[in-house]
Amino acid sequence: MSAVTARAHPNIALIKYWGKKDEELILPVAGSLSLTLDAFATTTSVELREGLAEDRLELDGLVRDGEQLARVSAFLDHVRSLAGASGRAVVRSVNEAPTAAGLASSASGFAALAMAASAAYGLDLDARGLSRLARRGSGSAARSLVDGVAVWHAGTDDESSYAEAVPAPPMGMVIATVDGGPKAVSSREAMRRTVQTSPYFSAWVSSTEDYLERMVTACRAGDFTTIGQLTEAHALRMHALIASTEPPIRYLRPRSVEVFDAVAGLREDGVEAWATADAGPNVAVLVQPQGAAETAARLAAIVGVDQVRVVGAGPGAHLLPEGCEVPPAPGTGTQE
Ligand code: 2P0
Repeated sequence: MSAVTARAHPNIALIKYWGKKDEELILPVAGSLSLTLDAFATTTSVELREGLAEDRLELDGLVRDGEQLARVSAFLDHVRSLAGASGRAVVRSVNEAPTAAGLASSASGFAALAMAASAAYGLDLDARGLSRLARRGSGSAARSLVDGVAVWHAGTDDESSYAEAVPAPPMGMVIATVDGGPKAVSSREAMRRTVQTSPYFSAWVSSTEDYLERMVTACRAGDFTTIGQLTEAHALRMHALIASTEPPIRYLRPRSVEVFDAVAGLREDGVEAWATADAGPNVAVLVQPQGAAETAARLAAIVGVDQVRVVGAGPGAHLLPEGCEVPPAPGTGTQE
């Protein structure tokens, strides 16, 4: 059988997902809201192949085993159980994000895999079903099925936890990558530690619910200033929460904090820019299209900021036309 190929982009949360109430089903403790980007895509093909004893994973041009293969194979087992199928697959996946920049994302990875694997195994899923499926691979992947701004409803069970589009004003991001060395603790592990040890956890859940409601209202109203204020405040709340774990975890580096300060300076000069950061040192700055160039120039001037990239709102995960293949992995020349 020929391969089915899909493409997906990462998303950056404006209201963050941090903490699960069900680790098996990946149900979050609260809803979240994100912007799907138009850069750093993942392209993934799934090919069912007769006679394979186990699934095969080629990621960025290299055959993978161990934990990476186990996670993809467990996801395919779920797809096979939904499809009533048993055949194994060859999965090829390439990330366009510069690997050293820490932007390669499980969201784009599992969104593309959900799209390609469900088609390869003949599942006929609607948008909600695809988002629910991607969620089983990685929570944030549920949001990368959606164009532009997505709200992920926390839900109470597998059926009710999915993402859908929210109307929003035009916006983009300026991503500043900061050299932070390797990630100390994976976000999956750090979330678990937060749920188990932070004394502030219940306040985080209620404040996230409150912020999400206000954020959805601001998006629908096209109120960019409120969207920005909520974005930056919620990111800082998440990092404060993470710092309150035992033992503590801190993802932001001194340079990351400098970027937050530079963004505050941009606002004083009349540019509407608001900072956020995920489980790492890089900072994503939310801007209106007219503020992107000045923001990028200001951040590029900070010593220790490695790279600045302007990105826009992007499409949700989608299948590519038959015959489209996974591109060569960046930096590997040709591959096969
Ligand atoms: C988010 N992050 O909302 C938050 C903010 C990182 C910081 O979702 O365990 O890789 O696979 O469900 O989706 C990263 O967590 O975690 C994440 P799993 P995921 O984007």
